[in-house]
Amino acid sequence: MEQKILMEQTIKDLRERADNAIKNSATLKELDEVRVKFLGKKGELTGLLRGMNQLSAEERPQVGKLVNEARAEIETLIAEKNSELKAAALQAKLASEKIDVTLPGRRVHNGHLHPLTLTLNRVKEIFVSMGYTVEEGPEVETDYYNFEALNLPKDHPARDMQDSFYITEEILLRTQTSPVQARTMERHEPNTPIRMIAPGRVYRRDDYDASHSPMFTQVEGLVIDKGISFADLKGTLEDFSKKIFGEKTKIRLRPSFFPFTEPSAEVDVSCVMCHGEGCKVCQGTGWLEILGAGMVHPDVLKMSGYDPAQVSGFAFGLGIERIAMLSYGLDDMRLLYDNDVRFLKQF
Ligand code: 2NL
Repeated sequence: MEQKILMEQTIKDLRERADNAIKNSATLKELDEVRVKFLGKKGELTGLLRGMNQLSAEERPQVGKLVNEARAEIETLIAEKNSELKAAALQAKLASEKIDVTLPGRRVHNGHLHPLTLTLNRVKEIFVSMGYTVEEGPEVETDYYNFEALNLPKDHPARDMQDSFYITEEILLRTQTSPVQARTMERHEPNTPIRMIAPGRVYRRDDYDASHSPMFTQVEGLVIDKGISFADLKGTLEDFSKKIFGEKTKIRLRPSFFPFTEPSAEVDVSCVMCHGEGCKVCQGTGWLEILGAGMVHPDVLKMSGYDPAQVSGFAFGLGIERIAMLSYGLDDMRLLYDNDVRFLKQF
């Protein structure tokens, strides 16, 4: 009997202490410590149950009921306090992580295409619109495709070690994109029509200054079909010049020589700056040289399997750097290779 009264008192006292401890818990960690202290395996309530063996058979369920009630109440209080503390923690987190959505965003700097690429793309677009295909080929070429197939004699200056970048005696960096044309002709059924451009990098031993570079970007064109004439060449280049430099542009052809064309011509356009008046850019002449061209040499056709008795063709070559410099009014080619962002971002 005495033991029962003592235990009832202990339970009442335990409930009060647990109640207070829960109320005073400031953090989830503290609350969990309270839970362990009262409800844990080695906690006070479990300890109380052990003291029950000293009770009589009828007292035991009565005290047991009190213990269970105490456990239930403490569990409820802990659960309530737990939600309260969690809500408070979330509030605190939200308050401390508050962001100022009115701050200006960080600017994203978008890159864009290089002026040389922009110019090359325009040239490609013009020829593709005239029905040309765009063909590519290796920058490391054999002596055969770079020189032999294009009718360059053994003693031609370009074939000198001094003028081209040789890898071995038979292999070199291409000095023009014409080997791509030779390879394309070879791939075709002999005498079938070709209308192509070959854009890409070419390499020549040269000084690096405002108007020279050991590497530049060339576009060569080739048209082969039955009855292709010099008039087709002239009309095509006039059309191209007007499209790239403006409708008022005039062209002028001067006789020239290339080993792979006969006859050959240098092609000038009326000055893009002064429109023919004469200025610093055209050195007072009113004309700018932009192209080399001509009728494909019969031996070049033969070499790649075409029959000059059945078909004829014209070809031309131009430097993209020169076109870009004239289009954008640049006076130094090195600007195109320096990759100075202050320059590049102007395009
Ligand atoms: C230049 C001038 C030229 C050609 C390139 C060519 C190609 C074949 C046959 C005949 Cl497969 N000709 N190309 C013709 C004339 C001039 O280039 O490079 N100016 C910058």
